[in-house]
Amino acid sequence: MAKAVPKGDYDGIRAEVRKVMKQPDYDDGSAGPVLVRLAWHASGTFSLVEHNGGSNGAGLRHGKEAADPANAGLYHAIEFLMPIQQANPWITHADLWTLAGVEAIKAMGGPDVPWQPGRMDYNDESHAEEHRGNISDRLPDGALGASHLRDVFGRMGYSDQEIVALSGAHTLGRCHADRSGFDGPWVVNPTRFSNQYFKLLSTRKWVPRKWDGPLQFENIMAGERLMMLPTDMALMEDPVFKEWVLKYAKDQNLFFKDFANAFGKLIELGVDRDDSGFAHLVRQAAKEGKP
Ligand code: CCH
Repeated sequence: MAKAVPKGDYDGIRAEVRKVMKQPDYDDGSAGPVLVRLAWHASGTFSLVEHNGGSNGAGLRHGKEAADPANAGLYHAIEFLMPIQQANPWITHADLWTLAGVEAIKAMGGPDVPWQPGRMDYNDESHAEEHRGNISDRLPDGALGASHLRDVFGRMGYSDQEIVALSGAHTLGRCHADRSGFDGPWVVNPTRFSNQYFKLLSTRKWVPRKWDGPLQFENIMAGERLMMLPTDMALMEDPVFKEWVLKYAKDQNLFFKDFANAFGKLIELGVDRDDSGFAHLVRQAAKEGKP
């Protein structure tokens, strides 16, 4: 049972997140990685040009977005957090998901990512449809390469450097064959946030895995089969991306700093707050000519 904490006590919520992260029977004993992925997929639908998508609304609980194959398995993260929201109905799902992502990063040894409250929730699919626009096919496909990464992250307003920094989150967690079709972790200790992903990507020999699944790359380390997606490999194949991979492999502090900025920006995408600090669908009101 999650604890009820006073309204606005976000440190209290953070403490509850740390408790639900302990999941002895799930994956590597931690919900941390999948919480980070939830915050990312909730946010990563943003389009700068259309100015829709993003973490506001927590639309991933409903309809089309919930059914998007790119979001397979994220219901685990939503369910881990549900008791916290039920005990604390004053916090929106959208705020809770993003806060859980940043707290998980910190609890796993990563940097402090700036976070602000103020997101609202879409009540149901029709509410979501009314406001979120058409955001299908916006999340990246691991089978593709550098130009796809630039398309997807460019749409959110990210530079090459930021793309590489964000990709460092693959030091966490694993692929699940029954979710994405890919299989395995990127590093040996997938519940510890570090620059290990960049070190392994740039120093180990990655060869195509011989199996029935989609193309992925592997390296056996300490008896463990580690993996890279084609999109991960693209970071070493593209000369501009590669420069940043090498920098982050050498300098963990630089990676932490750049990651914290890029992730902090990610969870703010499309969150337009009004004067009260709350995302009252400001643009929608403007469109309708309301003050
Ligand atoms: Fe990722 N990611 N991700 N990823 N991801 C997967 C798992 C995690 C891509 C594909 C996949 C980011 C960027 C990309 C996490 C964080 C981030 C999986 C396995 C695929 C496939 C899913 C499964 O099977 O469960 C691709 C392509 C990109 C392109 O850039 C970014 C950015 C972030 C966060 C900043 C985390 C964490 C996981 C582990 C989840 C888990 O359940 O363990």
